[in-house]
Amino acid sequence: MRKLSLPADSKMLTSSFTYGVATASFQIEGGIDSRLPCIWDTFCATPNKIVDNSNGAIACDHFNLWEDDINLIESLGVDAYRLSISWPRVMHKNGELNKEGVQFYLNILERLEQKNIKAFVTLYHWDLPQHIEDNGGWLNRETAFLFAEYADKISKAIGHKVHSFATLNEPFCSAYLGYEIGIHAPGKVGKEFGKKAAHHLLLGHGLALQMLNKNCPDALNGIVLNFTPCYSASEKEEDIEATKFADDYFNQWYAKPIFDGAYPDIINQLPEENRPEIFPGDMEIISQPNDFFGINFYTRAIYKADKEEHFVQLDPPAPRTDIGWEIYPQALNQLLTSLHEIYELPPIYITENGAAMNDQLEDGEVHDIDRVNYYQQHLSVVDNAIKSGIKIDGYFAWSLMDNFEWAEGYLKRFGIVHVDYETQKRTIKASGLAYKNLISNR
Ligand code: GCO
Repeated sequence: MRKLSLPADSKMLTSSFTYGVATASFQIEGGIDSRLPCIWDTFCATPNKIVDNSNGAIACDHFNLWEDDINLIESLGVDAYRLSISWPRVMHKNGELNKEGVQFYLNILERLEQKNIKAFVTLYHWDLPQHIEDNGGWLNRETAFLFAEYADKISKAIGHKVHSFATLNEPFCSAYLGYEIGIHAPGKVGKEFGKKAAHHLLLGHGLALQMLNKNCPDALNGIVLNFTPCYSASEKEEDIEATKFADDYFNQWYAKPIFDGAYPDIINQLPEENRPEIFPGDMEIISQPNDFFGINFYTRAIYKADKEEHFVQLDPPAPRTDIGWEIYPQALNQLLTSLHEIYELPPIYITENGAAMNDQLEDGEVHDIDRVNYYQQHLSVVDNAIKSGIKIDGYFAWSLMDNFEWAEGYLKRFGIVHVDYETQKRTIKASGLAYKNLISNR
């Protein structure tokens, strides 16, 4: 069996380091009849948006199988489980809590507590209630305040069982993929939308964080951002500048407001109509201190200059995962080092890292050695970063199990556990066994 290993002196082998697995509500739950519709239900029902024309109606049927799934999580020996709450499951249209929806999560959280597994709860992993989208969604400033109301109510109801709250997961994806290029729900397209949605998401983060800190001062409260580090295609001045622009546009646009209270300077280069509307006091709300900083990392991107668009991204070189993303662990090192240099950061958790691979289930086993190698390379980078003085307190594998991979439907498998979507049978892959082995041998 291919193993995962770390040097004997690694801090990641001490009990103060947290290992976990991660999922998100829409990607695994199903159980859509007992909640309000969300933007992903609508997006999935729109022709040609999801590669395999699938939807989240059943997904991994976690809504019904959650007890088995928690047993599975326990069997992996992890310290923590990162899940997300479905906003449309726990809130009624009138702004009151949906008691049954809340109970679904309370049952999960209580079971995790019994098993001594820490709950890392994300409040928004992209499943905006459709009725809020019908009022403009994240393009409407009001949505930030609705998000804070939801954060207030849900944290009062479940906060006593939660180790850590993240407000948002990857606001870049919600804003850019969802409102600028339209490949994610709600599928809006326009350069004038992306940064406006981003600002309202970030404002929502700040307002929600105030609620979390008021209601759950003992929880680790923060945010999860994704980063795709930007590399220049050449040493040419113009390519280096274009790459810097891309980094500011995609990555620093989300980190800098949170840690420095300002958008990157490129805001002044954007046409007026593409800029967000910033009210006095917004940046102070957005830049309140976080107890932790969640980083999701998968790959890097290479850019060169372009006359019309500032920058253009090149096709990723090999080696690539099954979703076409380059395997380039050095970029995680570069990312952690540079963030540590640029910003004053709270403790970091790697809240997602993993790979889609072309898995084969053979005789009841999945020999995903390519995924084990991916994890080995990235865990080693995290270990070295800690040794260089960067405070990283935890690592979560994305994902606990194969699930609905957004616009890719069920075709791309990110799990360390295989899911047979016909039978809902779960099978721990070689990567899951290796992860378990690493954790249990600490
Ligand atoms: C993400 C996502 C996950 C994806 C994963 C692979 O936060 O990007 O949280 O939902 O499934 O990243 O694309």
